[in-house]
Amino acid sequence: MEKPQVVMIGLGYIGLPTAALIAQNSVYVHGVDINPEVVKTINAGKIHIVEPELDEAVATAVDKGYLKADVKPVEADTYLIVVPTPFKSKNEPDISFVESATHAVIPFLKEDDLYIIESTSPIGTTEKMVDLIYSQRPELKGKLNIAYCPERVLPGNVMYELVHNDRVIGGVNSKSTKKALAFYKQFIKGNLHSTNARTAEMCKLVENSSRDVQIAFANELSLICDKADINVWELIELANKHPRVNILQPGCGVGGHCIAVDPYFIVSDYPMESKIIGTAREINNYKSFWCAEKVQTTKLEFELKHGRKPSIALMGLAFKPNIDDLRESPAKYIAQKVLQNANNEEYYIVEPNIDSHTVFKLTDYNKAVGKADIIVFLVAHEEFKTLKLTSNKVILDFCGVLR
Ligand code: SAJ
Repeated sequence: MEKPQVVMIGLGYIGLPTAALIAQNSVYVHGVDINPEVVKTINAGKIHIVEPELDEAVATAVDKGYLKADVKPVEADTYLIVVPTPFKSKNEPDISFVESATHAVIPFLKEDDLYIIESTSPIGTTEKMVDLIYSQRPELKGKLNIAYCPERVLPGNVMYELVHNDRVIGGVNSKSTKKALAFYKQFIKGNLHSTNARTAEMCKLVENSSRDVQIAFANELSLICDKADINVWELIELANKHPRVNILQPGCGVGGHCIAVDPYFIVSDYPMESKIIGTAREINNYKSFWCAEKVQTTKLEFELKHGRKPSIALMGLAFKPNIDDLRESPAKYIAQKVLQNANNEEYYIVEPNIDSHTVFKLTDYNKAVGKADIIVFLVAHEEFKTLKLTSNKVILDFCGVLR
């Protein structure tokens, strides 16, 4: 391999597709991951995550010699930090992966290099990394280009959105912003918007918080409508006929690794000010708990009415429709909670997007619907929309799949 131009630290859900995209443009990329298995898989031209079109992109990039994976960085001109930012304790972000990735590249930095953080980060993280870098390499002070540039791709459509979405690019000074912009311009067709690093950091957090708040509004309506005996789906459809109203859909909670997580990055640093953002998180979490309670009361009502235990189908485990991803899934949480309260009822767990699960015994969706007395729709998967349901079934549709 030629001398790499780009070092990509972190070869996960975002880092690997980004590395592959850069390599597709005939730029030599040295990808780094702490997991030797991941490194081995990628160097064999294979991938360790599920994402459409990524397998081919990686296979070609490795085959042509533009992408190579390793457990350690090497010298390059551009360094991208795309590592996870998890929680320390429940609601406090942990930037130690960003810090250790930065420590790993510090020895290789030279004048005029470009260092970019893409990881979702609390406000001020980029400035902290500036201090860290220059404390270790004081001779480079002011001579590096440092920027924050978040991604905003939707899992399942990453390879398309990486190229076509607009990007926000925030440098620590205008020279850094310009240099980062020129870098992304080589691979991205979407518009590139310049700002400073703090605004770019906040922008990422705000995008996902905004969606969380809007979903919380829909979920709150669903709780009110349940008490008021109003069909929430019909209500929202009608309200959305107003030219300036656009209410999102209620569901069984908010899952995934982004929308249910990023708002805490704001709340933990600004607890007094972020009232709506914090409350939205509580509402969306509460909605999952409420769904599990609703199954419990429906089950008891059935038993009182029919004098026997019901059989129950739980439809869907993924964190959103038509994917196989169960990470931070409210449907999975509800299924777990319902099974914890099981009392000799028969359960059918359904997830058409996966073949098997280590904890849940899965049943085919047609069979489950045929057998169950109570059918609980947790995720609005396509398969469920055309099911024939007989009138003797008790239906709990938490995701509006039947509307
Ligand atoms: N959901 C609802 N009601 C709705 C829409 C979604 O309950 O009306 C639920 C879904 O069921 C799911 C959760 O919200 O549990 C999140 O799903 P999503 O499709 O809204 O978003 P993610 O988590 O797959 O991806 C988001 C995207 N952000 C926004 O749309 C603002 C994506 O663009 C980001 O790149 C990604 O987070 C990220 O990595 O931050």
